[in-house]
Amino acid sequence: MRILSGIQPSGALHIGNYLGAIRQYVALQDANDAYYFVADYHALTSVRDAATLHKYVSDVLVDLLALGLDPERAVLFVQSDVPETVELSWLLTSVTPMGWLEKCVSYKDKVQQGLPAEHGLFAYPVLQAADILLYDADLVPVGQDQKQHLEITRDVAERFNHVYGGKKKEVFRLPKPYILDSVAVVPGLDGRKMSKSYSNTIEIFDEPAAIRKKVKKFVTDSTPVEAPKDPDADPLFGLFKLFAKEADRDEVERRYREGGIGYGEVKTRLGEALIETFAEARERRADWVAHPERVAAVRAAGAEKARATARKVLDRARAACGLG
Ligand code: AQP
Repeated sequence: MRILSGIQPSGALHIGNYLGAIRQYVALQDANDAYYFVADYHALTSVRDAATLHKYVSDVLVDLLALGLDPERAVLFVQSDVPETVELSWLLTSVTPMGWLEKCVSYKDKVQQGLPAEHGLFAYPVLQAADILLYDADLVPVGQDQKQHLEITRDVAERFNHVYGGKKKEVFRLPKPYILDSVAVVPGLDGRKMSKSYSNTIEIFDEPAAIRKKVKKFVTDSTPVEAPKDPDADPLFGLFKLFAKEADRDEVERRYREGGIGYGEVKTRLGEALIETFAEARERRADWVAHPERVAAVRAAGAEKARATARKVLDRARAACGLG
C-alpha cells in the first residue's frame, strides 16, 4: 500500500505528534511504500520568519530520522521541494465548493484562537488534499484532528473524478485515514488535546530536566492521596499508560482504584517513562545534528523520488482537465 503523511514544521514536535502520527509512520514503513514529508507550505500560515522556518524544517527532518524514519525504507522529503503540490492544489481549488471549507472546525478554532482569517488558513484542507492525492496514497496515518480534512480530501477527489474523469479511468485514488483509537487524541498538560496552540505540550526532545519540570505542571483535581480515583477519567493516567511499562501501568491503575497513590508520584513516574522512551532517539538525534551533510543528502534524495511520483500524477490531472 502507498502510505503518505506530513507534519508541520511549526515548532518543536511533541508527544501528541509522536503517538498520534510518527510512531505509526515508523511502523508502516516496513511493509509498505511510504512517503513522509515536512509540511513547510502549511507552516506558512503560522510561521512568519524565514530563519525560524528554515530552522524548524531542519529540526523536524532530524527529529523524524532520530525517531526511526529510515530513508532506505521510506521517502522522506520537504513539501516545498515538490512545487507540483501547489499546481495540483489550484486544480483542486477550482472544483472545491466554498461550503465544504466553511464547515471545517479547524479553521474556525484557529481564528477563534486569534490567528488572522487569511485565505491560506481557510484553503488549508485543499492544499492538504493536494499533498495526499499527488502521491496516489491509499492510507494516511494521522490523529483524530485530521479526520475531517481527510473526508474533504476524499470528497474533493471524488468531485474531480466526477467532473473530469467521466467514463474513463478515475483520475485520483481515494485515500483512507489510519487513526488508532488509543492515541487518536493524546491529552496535553491541561487535559485538552495536546496542541502547540494550547501551550499544553511536552516536547519529545526537551532535555530530561525540562521534561521532569514540565510534567509537574499537569493539571489535576484535589482528590487526596488515600482516596480511590478513576483511572479511566484521568488524563494524567491516560498519558502515563501510553508510555509506562505494562507492570508499572497495572500497578498504578490498581492503586488508583484502591486509593493510596498521589498525582505527584504519577507525574514523577511519567517524566521518567518519557525520558526512558526517547533516550535512544535522543542519542541518534545528536548524531544527525552532528552531520548536517547527511541530512541534506536525505532531503535531496527524498525530493527527487517524491517529485518523480508527483509529476506523473500531476500530468494525469492536467490532462484530465485539458491543460497543456
Ligand atoms: N494531541 C494529539 N493527539 C494525537 N495526534 C496528534 N497530532 C497532533 N496533535 C495530536 C497529529 O500529529 C500529526 C502532525 O500534526 P501537525 O503537524 O499537523 O500539527 P498539528 O496537528 O497542527 O499539531 P498541533 O500541536 O495541534 O498544532 P496546532 O496547534 O498548530 O494545530 C497529525 O497527524 C496530527 O493529527
